[in-house]
Amino acid sequence: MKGSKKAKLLRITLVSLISAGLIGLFLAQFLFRDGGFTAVLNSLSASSKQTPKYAVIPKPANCSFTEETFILTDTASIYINGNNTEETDEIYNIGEYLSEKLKTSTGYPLSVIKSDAPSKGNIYLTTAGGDSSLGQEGYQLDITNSLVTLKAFTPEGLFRGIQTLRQLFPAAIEKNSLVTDTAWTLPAASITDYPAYPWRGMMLDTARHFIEVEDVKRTIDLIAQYKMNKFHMHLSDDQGWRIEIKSWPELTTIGGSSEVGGGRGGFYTQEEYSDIVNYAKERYITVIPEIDMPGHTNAALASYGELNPDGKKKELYTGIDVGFSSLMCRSEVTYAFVNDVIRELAALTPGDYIHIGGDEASSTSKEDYDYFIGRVNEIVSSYGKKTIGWNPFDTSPGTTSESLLQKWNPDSSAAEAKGMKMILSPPPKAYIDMKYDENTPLGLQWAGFIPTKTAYEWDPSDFAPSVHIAGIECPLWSETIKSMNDIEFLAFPRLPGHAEIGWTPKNLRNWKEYKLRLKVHGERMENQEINYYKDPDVSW
Ligand code: TNX
Repeated sequence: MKGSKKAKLLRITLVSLISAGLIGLFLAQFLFRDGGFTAVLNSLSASSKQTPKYAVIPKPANCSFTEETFILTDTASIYINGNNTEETDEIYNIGEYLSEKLKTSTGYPLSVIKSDAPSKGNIYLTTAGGDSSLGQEGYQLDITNSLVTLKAFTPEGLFRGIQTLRQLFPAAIEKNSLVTDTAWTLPAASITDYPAYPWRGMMLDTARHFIEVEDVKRTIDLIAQYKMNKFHMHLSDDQGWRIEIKSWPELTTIGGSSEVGGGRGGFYTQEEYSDIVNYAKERYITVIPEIDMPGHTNAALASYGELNPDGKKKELYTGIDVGFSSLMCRSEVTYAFVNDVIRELAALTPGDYIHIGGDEASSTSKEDYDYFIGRVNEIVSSYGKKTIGWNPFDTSPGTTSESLLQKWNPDSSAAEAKGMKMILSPPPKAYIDMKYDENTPLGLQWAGFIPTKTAYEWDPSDFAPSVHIAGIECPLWSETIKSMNDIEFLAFPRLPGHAEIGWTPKNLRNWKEYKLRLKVHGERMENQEINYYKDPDVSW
């Protein structure tokens, strides 16, 4: 080959190499721009079927990764700092929470240090300089090879951000025992994140079957990691009364002694309830207590004769029918009773809301129902709280834009006319007590089968005009649930999907991509010993 030809070939090769590099850089910029998930997916393989390396649920609003890594070692500490002493003390507790979460599996001491000067190799949690535009729950997480910086406008934002941080560590971080064969690495990342909706909750029915305090606390922990912020406790129904009311003690001694199927039931003492409320509060979760009225009240009617028209106590009920019981809506005894219950419950509940049920009152006339809801609304406001109710609660003249409708029926025209906000719980999507398919051993099926995909593929705006939406809640009714194992089986893996619907904007959600992240969470759920349903649509 002649010299000039050689030079030409060399030139062509060089030019091709340079252009390929430039095209690569050009493409990479787009890949990384949408939030690094697609980038990480695509960098691993051209196929979108690949398992992502990092899988955060709910998916952050903005997120990018680089190739560097941070390595957590046994000399690391958690530095914390707030804008004032009170805030610093609060963040100290969040630091302790993080330390506890990481300690078991890493075996590292991870002490919490009050200081605004974190040195290399540490984790830093701070509200100093936190961006107010990220809101109450937003956070900014920056991971470099030398430091993890989590910044937020409020301590609550730091708590939410910690859930992201946990999910970026290897799955073994979630083990309940010491792990020695894993390097505790985090990908270098820059994440700016905040929720789409302020209300993201789960409801647990503790009335149809009593749920022990331990199990309630575990449930709270399980929802906290997916950034849910409301825990709604259904505390009374036909089959059981679960909260101690000191001025009406037989509500629990009699009304608490039954459950579906005839088991021994149970109830929370006021101390236990407060303990649950505090446990949730430490996880920045508000407890919403529900006393279901005027229907769903057989347990109360069985406890006190005077609440019945004939003065006689009803029989305890252990079946699963609905719509047969009602408080007497035109009797002052009823309002004396409701007043005592609400007074005691409001005093134990720091949140703004008391849920008064209002569903399926088929044994109450519409006039009586409306009158009742109006009276109870006044009682609740007299204790400084606001009401929430299931449809048709919104149709009662006593409810105003102050109240929240928990929408489970299609018609919310009354709520819309009144300018009420709504918590959306559409049964065919959000009822996690429904069976996954015809073979699911637990659950009901009146709203249809709800596989994980169906539970994930919906948007709040499909169910109410956007201006009325406070957020979403997935209810777990407990007619068929007897244990923690049962709770986990019906809640997982559908609940993380509901958490994502509440947190992540619609345009970032897509089932095909989500199910790859969910698959990654399989190992995390296993390490947490969650008895989840291995939905065949996900390649676990
Ligand atoms: C309807 S949803 C109910 C509950 C049942 C549930 C079972 C609603 C407000 N009421 O009483 O437990 O269906 O799925």
